[in-house]
Amino acid sequence: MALERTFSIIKPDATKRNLTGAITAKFEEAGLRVVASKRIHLTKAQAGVFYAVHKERPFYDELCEFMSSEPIVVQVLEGENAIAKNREVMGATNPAEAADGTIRKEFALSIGENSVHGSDAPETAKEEIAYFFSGLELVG
Ligand code: RTP
Ligand code: MG
Repeated sequence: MALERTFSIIKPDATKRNLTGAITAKFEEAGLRVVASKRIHLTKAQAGVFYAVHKERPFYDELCEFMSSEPIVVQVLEGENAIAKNREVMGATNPAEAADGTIRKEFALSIGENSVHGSDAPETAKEEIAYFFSGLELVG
């Protein structure tokens, strides 16, 4: 299979606890290469645009508040089957249900403060990468 790219966020609960390196190591150990990375601090409005798909859900306001509470690290990960591989390494959304060895099992605090985001499909990966990175920032 050809190389695929996916979009990842190391969320505020993780950057705050200095877990950026430990989480990035998990990606690299799984064969995912970091081809772009930056630390940013979203406004609540910017988080709201990113999570617009969830705007009718009861946790939307809390999620946008959380995602703008501290800096995050946004990354583009590349590898074979990168979207599925990244979601496998992240583990289930709820850390109580995440498999051993996954990022969320090891690091997440709760279903909301769950340390990482990863794109769920090729179309969303493309949109999410374009929302955060310009072509000049993407080095193959
Ligand atoms: P993500 O989008 O962050 O990679 O996570 P996901 O696909 O596993 O989860 P999704 O259903 O897309 O939800 C997005 C994020 O919203 C927060 N959430 N809170 N309080 C709750 O019940 C609840 N449910 C979801 C989580 O931060 C989740 O990652
Ligand atoms: Mg999702």
